[in-house]
Amino acid sequence: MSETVNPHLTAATATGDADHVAVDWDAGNDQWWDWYMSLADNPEAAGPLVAGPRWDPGPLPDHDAMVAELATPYALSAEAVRSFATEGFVKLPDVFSPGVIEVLRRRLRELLDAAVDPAVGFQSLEMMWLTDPVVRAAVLSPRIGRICAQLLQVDAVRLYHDNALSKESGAGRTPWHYDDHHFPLDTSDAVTAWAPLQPTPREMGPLAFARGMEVWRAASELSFDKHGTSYDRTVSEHFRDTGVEVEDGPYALGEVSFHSALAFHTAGPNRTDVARMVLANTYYADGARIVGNPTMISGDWRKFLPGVGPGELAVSERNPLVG
Ligand SMILES: O=C(O)CCC(=O)C(=O)O
Repeated sequence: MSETVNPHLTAATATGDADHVAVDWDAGNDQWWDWYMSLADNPEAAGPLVAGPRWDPGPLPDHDAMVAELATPYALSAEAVRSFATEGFVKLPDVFSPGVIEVLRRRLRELLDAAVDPAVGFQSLEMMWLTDPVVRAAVLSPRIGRICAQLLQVDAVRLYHDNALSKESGAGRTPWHYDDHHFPLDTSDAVTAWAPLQPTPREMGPLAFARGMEVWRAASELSFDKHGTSYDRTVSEHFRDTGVEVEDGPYALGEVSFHSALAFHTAGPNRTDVARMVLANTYYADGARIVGNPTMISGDWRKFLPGVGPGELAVSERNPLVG
């Protein structure tokens, strides 16, 4: 465990032992990400950046064509559903066309540039769908919502929140974690659709997963460290020592991964000269409630569920049914 207090924490969130998280997050979600990314172990000596991908997006769709594409059902195979249930994640090809990806990439870049300090290495922005029609088309996409419901094997899913994530050139690792530890929901029937907005080679830090829906059981026994990098390091060592396989391959253009709230995941540094941009949206099974005692690891969750208190049904005007 770390001996020093994490500089991103306030007096209230820094209090107690390093694994004490049973306190409300008392800042914004930007500050949450700054804190969270500071918990990543970055042991490798950083060499020079390499050339990132260059790609041809082809013709760009107009808004109606984009909405129509995002409403078209995806032919999800029984094998994909089975693989999600056993592995905890699945990577699906051709979920978005190159044109839709390019439209989203350009819009997310504009939104991030308007909202986030360019010096921040891991840039994030949520709730864009409330005001931006392009983002709304992707976040409320029936295609995505149906894939999520089919993977979770539930009747319907609700939106938790959208997330633009840009890991800028040179930014470091994302620490190992599983989202059930984060979401203030009383269900683990939650899934994140992580959609990269460029082809994403290994050197760019694609999302990587520990294989196995049950891996979280042993790993969740490891002591969290809210001040330093020891938790991330211990999880890596635990996976190595227990032979847990990690899928850390590249993503082709249009490929989207779907990971369960129980799937342990991480991401490498972005060692390319191109920003690793992603639209990551989370959905949960209709009928879920807020847990009794959300923790600081849930960040400013009230922004995503306004007016909903602990123990209540997770439904507000910001959590529409999708798909
Ligand atoms: O994009 C990343 O590096 C992390 C994203 C993540 O952990 C998630 O979307 O669940």
